[in-house]
Amino acid sequence: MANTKLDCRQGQDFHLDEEGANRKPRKRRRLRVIIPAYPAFNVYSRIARTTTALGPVSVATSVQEMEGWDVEVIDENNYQRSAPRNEAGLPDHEALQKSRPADVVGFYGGLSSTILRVYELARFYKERGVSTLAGGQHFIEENIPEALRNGIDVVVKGEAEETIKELLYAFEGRLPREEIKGIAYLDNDQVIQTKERELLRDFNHLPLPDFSLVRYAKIRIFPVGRVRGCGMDCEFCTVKGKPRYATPNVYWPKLPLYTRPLEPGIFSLLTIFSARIGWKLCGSAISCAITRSGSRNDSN
Ligand code: B12
Ligand code: SF4
Repeated sequence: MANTKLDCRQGQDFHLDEEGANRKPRKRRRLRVIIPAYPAFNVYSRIARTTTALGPVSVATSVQEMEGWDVEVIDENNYQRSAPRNEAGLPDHEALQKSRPADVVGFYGGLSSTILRVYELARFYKERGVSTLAGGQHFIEENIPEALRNGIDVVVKGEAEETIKELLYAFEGRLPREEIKGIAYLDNDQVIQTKERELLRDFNHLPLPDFSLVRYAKIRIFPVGRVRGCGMDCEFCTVKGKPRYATPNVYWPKLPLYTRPLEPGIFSLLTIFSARIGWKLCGSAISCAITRSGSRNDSN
């Protein structure tokens, strides 16, 4: 079988093989998306045990549609049930790899405080021959080369619902890596940044985030987001651009379906309002959470 590792420095593994772009995947593969543990107990630690992060679940949901790929999310801050742990009480990735080996691992870099944990795990997986990806708001400017020199094979810049699919095609050897927009990788120790990817504008056709992909988690608060981007331009913030909205009359009716793959439960809607409608909160946090009673009947 062709060597299709994403960390290939010369890029030769990303060229089409003799069967060309229409080649079918030869075996089922697995992507594990990891939401890294906070470095220390904090005011969010307790609530984190009842919720998860929307971005990585959205990325995983995109992959779920791909032929030949299985996907799971491990949220280290909501890691419960019969989940294997190491002596430090953290998720035991050795055991996870033994029971369900991942071919590619993707890390959520939404919070800079968790990045050392990302690098620790990236090195762990790379030592075992697993390809590593990362995405999220932390990865801008000098943080990108830093990640690439700390165990991350490919950094995805910005929204990843489309990019992740192309990257996994590259992993299969069906697409040259250099043709994928919105990524960065090392080539002979040089940082290569491909062309910028266009921002997503049509949210109506994105699949609903599938929270049942978050293994070992107990989720009672489901994050939802109708807005991407923010025009407030606060100097310390990495969220830029004009706000882009999903169409309300398409988006809101879908919300009750959020808990669909899980047990039915009673849910209510909580909303964090934005600065634009009067509350002094982050402008892009026009986000909501659906809370539900009961919990997932999870035997895994
Ligand atoms: C909602 C929100 C919250 C909520 C919920 C957080 C949650 N767990 O869901 C609450 C209110 C709890 C919160 C709290 C905090 N937040 Co907050 N929050 C946000 C906000 C507004 C939206 C996040 C979101 O859901 N976005 C929508 C999803 C779809 O986008 P996304 O996460 O970026 O994901 C996309 C890409 O990044 C990429 N991607 C994401 N994951 C992965 C994984 C892989 C493998 C790949 C390839 C790609 C990829 O693809 C995704 C889909 O396109 C962001 C700002 C923003 N607009 O993003 C800040 C933001 C994430 N928060 C921020 C901060 C600082 C905090 C706090 C530390 C604030 C504080 N001082 O208390 C706390 C920390 C909480 C905690 N311990 O988790 C910063 C993080 C900056 C940083 N570099 O660390 C942000 C970026 C805002 C900012 N000012 O810059 N937050
Ligand atoms: S309002 Fe929030 S998301 Fe918007 S620029 Fe300021 S900190 Fe960033």
